[in-house]
Amino acid sequence: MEQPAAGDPPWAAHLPPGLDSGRIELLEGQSLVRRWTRRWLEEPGRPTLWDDRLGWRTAGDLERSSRLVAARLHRAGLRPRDRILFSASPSTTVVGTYVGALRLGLTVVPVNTAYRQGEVAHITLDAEPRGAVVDDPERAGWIRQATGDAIVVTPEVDLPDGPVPDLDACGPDDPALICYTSGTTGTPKGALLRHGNLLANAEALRLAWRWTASDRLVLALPLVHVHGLCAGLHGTLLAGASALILPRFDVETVLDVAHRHGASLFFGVPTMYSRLAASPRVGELGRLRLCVSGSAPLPPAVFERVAEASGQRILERYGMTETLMNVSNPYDGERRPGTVGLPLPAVEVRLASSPEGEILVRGPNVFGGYWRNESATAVVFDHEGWFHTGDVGDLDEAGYLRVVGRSRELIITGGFNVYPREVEDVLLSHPGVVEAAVVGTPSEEWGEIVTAVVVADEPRPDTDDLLRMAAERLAPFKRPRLVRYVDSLPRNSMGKVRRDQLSDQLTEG
Ligand code: MLC
Ligand code: AMP
Repeated sequence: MEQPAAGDPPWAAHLPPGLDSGRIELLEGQSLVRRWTRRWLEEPGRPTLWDDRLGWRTAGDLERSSRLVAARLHRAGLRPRDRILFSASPSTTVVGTYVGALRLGLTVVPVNTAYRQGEVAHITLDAEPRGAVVDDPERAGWIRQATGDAIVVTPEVDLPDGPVPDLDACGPDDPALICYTSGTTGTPKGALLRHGNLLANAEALRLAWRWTASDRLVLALPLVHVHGLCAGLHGTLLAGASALILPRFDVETVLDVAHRHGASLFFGVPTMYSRLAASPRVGELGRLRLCVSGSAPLPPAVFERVAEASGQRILERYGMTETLMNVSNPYDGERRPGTVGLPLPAVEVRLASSPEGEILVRGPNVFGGYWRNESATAVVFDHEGWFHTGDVGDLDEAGYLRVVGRSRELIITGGFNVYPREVEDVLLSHPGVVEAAVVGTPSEEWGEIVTAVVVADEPRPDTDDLLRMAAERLAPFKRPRLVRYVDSLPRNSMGKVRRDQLSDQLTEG
């Protein structure tokens, strides 16, 4: 790695050789969609997206299909800044429709396809969408029920054609996405990301990871969270590169598709790498130019296993819905397992003195605030504009950041976030449950698993009964995998549950 010159910001270490930090313009083009469409019009024949159902779609196909979708949605009455929900399994068709919505200036609200009715209804009522793109009739019904008059369509947007409206008009401050993420209260809030946030972050990744038009990404992440959507998809389209879109992750399919189509990149959460590491085919990862891990801590043992078996040194980075990607191990230079590396271009990171070590972030990637929720926004920004992540870190002697814990009661399982309160509320609604506390307990495969500690009346409710109730109301990844009955919960002098003691007891037990 080239050493940054004296006076350069720490992120200069990420820049390609010959590019100095003073010459970086992350918002060139003003919005992602303008940069994308400019490229597509220059090189319409370039293979851009592949899926198993439709095969390859070119840049020109994507430009045309997104334009057609924008015209249909406009004719149906949707206007810039209207919200549109997206809840569909990844496909090239979904991407075309997503791009069409952004080109029209709509604000896209991604919704996890695993969510149950209550979870979908909360987001729908809060975001007040005028449209929804959904690939499942049951979910479509839930959305109709919650909104009454939203235009609900499948990803094909089977609506009458219309004249092409003004497209690609958004500037950096216009809203692009509202991504729901839970706070400590367990009630999901919408993080409002602007076009400028998306562009600045995708451009930072393009530079830092040396993403070029000849790269090809295996994209097996959901497109309803920022990892798959903003890092994977946006980065691909900004670099003029291509992506192989899989509806779900599966070791064999990822490796088969990567081989068949000459992939150069793979992005995944640690659970995916631990499954890859356990496969006899792990050596095939060595054929890729770059493998990136994020969304949860990558165990150093998994890093070492993959490095040994394939020569591939996984590049770990750190991100968040509200900030997109913040910190990354360097492409050139040392990738240190157990750390997330150095701030990405234009990102500032510092550690707070109180709570000690909390990671604070500032930069063009950081969101504008929570949708219609000024009080929640005020809690996470300080008067100097630093965003308080709720993660705790430390810096090693070379300035590499380690994420050592969380000051929030967040469980991360397989890269998905679970807020204990939401699960506790469901358990408490069972008539036999007196008290419930939900914590994450360590798991080699999932990082953490959702574990419920329950105080109940005699006779104790049947565990299957509790789990059935959780299954009706919560996405599968939020349901407790373990239920333990105890006589009482450990509490501090204020009466607050001591989660640290609970986790310790469970780990020991
Ligand atoms: C699936 N299950 C999970 C789970 N995913 N349980 C706990 N945690 C999870 N993450 C459930 C299934 O519903 C099923 O339940 C059982 O586990 C086994 O399913 P599986 O078939 O083995 O799981 P699979 O479908 O293969 O899913 C595993 C996975 C998936 C790792 C591929 O979880 C996944 O795509 N994770 C990515 C999450 C992600 O994109 N996060 C980014 C957030 S953005 P049952 O009951 O049917 O047996 C972010 C910011 C940043 O965090 O920095 O990136
Ligand atoms: P989300 O709110 O879904 O965007 O999840 C963001 C959270 O994931 C962060 O606040 C971190 O707690 C966690 N996270 C993301 N990447 C990493 C990483 N590489 N190491 C540790 N934690 C991570």
